[in-house]
Amino acid sequence: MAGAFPLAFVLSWQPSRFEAAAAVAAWEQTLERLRALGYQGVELAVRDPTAVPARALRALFARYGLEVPALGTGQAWVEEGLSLTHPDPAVRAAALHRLEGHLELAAEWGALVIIGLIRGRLGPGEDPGGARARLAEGLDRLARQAAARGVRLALEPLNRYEVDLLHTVEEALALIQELGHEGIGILFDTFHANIEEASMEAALLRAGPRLFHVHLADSNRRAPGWGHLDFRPLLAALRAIGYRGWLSAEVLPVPSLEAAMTQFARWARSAVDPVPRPSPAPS
Ligand code: LER
Ligand code: MN
Repeated sequence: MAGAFPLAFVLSWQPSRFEAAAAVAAWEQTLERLRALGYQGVELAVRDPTAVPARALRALFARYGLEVPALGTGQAWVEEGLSLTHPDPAVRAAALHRLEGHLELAAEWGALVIIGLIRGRLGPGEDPGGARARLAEGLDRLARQAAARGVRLALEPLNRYEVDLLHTVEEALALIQELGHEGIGILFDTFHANIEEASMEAALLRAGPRLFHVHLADSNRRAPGWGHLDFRPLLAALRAIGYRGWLSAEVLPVPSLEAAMTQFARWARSAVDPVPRPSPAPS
């Protein structure tokens, strides 16, 4: 653990073009490695929850003492174009229907549901205000369904090269406040925040108790310690706001998944030292 924070690693149930969630071929071996490395959880990226053998998979995770703190949903956009902001109401309805499936799975597993890439992109010449209004409408509906199931939603600010709306914590918080649902909070991803936030620490302090989840990756989206981010002030900010949630590694599986899993666990152990020891990045 880095301080008091439980550690998770983001993995994908199915292969996807989204590269920072590795698709696993040998689940038992991978879970055994995570357990041995000291992880407490697996964050699962799920394109279609109806294709997941929910009970069997949860039992498998439990066998290795691993929880599922969060479900990723972005593959439904990346692979199928489902989007909460799409001008076509049929596409938005399909996105909401898909996310209802994620809510069901999350309720069973005690996970929160991530709203990241599933907000989609603007088409050429499309009005951002209209897209934001459609996003707000979808989120409002989803938040009611989530509350009925006791599930929380984590709205993730993402960088400008991946989405057109909500790049910063401030922008995401403004929408959350407008919606007025207790069950929607912020997912802070250091990879995106490094691109978009003027100060990552200030953004975390601003999120405060609304911070529900954290994705950790270094500046180059490799495991922490293999880029040039200084995580010490970020961990200090997390402690300052009393964050009690997970640190989830959403990193590129390079030079291999095994190496990335090992590096994150090693980094997390050293991050509690006053002077973290740098570990050389393999090429
Ligand atoms: C996308 O870059 C990302 O960070 C994911 O967590 C979004 O669903
Ligand atoms: Mn992320």
